[in-house]
Amino acid sequence: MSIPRDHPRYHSLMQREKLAHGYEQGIVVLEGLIAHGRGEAFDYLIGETTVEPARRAIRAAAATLLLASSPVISVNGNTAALCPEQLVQLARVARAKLEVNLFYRSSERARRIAEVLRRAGAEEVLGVEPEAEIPNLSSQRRLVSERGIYSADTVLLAIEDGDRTEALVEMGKKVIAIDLNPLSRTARRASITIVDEVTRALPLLIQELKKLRGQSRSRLEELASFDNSANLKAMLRHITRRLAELEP
Ligand code: PTJ
Repeated sequence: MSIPRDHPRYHSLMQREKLAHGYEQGIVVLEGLIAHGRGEAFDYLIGETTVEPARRAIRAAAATLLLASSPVISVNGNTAALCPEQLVQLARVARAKLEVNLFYRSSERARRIAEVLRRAGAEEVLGVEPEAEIPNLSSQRRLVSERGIYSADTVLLAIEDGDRTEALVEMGKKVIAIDLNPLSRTARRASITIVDEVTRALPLLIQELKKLRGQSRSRLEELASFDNSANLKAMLRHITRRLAELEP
């Protein structure tokens, strides 16, 4: 079905189309469509815009990525379907590796997602034949690349369940999460949580990385220092205020 451009919810409907198409192509799982619906509900409450606490998190995330010695961007079915070009551009600007990491893993799906990223311009995509395992994690997400997530000091992930975030933090890594739900385990356990829609957040993160490149290490350290729970509280206050304003 084609979505008329002048539809008031054109952008949102196009996102759904991309995910439905991704499902037909064997990139997105059915559960990914449900996860997107949950995200949409939170985005509705947030106001479908990038709010100030998210901007602060984006700044801290950009500084953290610039300070990292081995950053990795973790890609799942949803993000590959929604924004492959943005992920590839982010990897380039942040000098980060791209790695496919799936909750509902199959070799075939991992291969297809890597292909989507290569078509979007990626030179190397890790995680198709993972050789290492994240300790204390039983889900398929434990399967990682030795040169990628396993040895990374900073991992950026989006639209993800909480278990791996916890396990990565326990391994001593910095985790940057993009998640519309400020109450999720991922949001609470990550080092920096950007509570924003992934396709809105990535261009802003890319822009911020370009802006901050060239800053001194001490300035970047200053910007990277971040109180995640205070920021999540600010997000929840924003949602509470909005709900009060929307009250009929
Ligand atoms: O591709 P796979 O096999 O790795 O599976 C991916 C899914 C998404 C199925 C898996 O990671 C999953 O089940 O995730 P959860 O536990 O449902 O968590 C997804 C989180 O992402 C929820 O907190 C949603 O609110 C949030 N979310 C959904 N869509 C977006 C989002 N956050 C930012 N941008 C979105 N577009």
